[in-house]
Amino acid sequence: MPPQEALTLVQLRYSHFNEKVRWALDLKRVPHQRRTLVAGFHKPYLRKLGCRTTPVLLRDGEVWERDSTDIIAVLEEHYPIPPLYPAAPEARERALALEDFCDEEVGPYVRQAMFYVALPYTRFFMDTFAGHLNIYLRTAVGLAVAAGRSNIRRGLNLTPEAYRESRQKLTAGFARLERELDGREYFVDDRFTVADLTVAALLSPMLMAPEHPHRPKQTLPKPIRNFLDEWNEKTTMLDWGRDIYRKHRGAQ
Ligand SMILES: N[C@@H](CCC(=O)N[C@@H](CS)C(=O)NCC(=O)O)C(=O)O
Repeated sequence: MPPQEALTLVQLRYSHFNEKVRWALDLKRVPHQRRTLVAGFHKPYLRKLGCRTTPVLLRDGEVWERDSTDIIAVLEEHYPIPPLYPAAPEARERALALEDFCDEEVGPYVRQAMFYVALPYTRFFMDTFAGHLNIYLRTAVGLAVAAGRSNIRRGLNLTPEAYRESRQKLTAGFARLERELDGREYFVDDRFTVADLTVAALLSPMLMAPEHPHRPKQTLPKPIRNFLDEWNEKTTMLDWGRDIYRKHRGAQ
């Protein structure tokens, strides 16, 4: 029986770990509200909750669960339909292992590489992270990004060496995913599971899928477009991800 309490997702708009949880909530049609924090100004609010990162799921204003994987586990328990976990233990283990692999070995490097390439483009940041705000607040965020660029660079370790490492991680991550998928439509059990949801959501900043609820609406700056074109050439996983979005990211 689903809980009757009021649920709130504390989120950052464009973040792919948040997209992972939004997708699960939407798919399971879980009634909830969203509290959107602005990246860069999010820390004090999270600190008050005793958390460091988003997503966080609140129940009646208290932290119910944090971390995308744990949030999906609690949703799966309380809102089992449609199931995201395979029923058979072996298949479930494989799906959860893939979720874990993407959380650790793919998601952080997608973020790091994208930030490295996109950081010079203030408007891109305003639209992706502050697109829900009015023009005045959006401009204030834009100015803060422009003024705080070197802090952001330091905070997220956006050095050329870290960028090189993230590209190596992405090459290895995509190779493993391609091997695991082996040309099939889905990773486990021939149906959509938490493995497919996680891979597609964590690749979402590189997909620009029309079904993404917060996809940037502006024309992408050329270096970002070039970066995406390059990876679209290198791996089949981005086409696969867009396909999964088209087939499974309808409800919002
Ligand atoms: N393992 C965590 C990772 C979450 C995470 O990295 N969240 C980022 C956004 S993509 C965040 O909130 N960062 C804020 C910060 O580091 O200050 C999860 O799965 O939820």
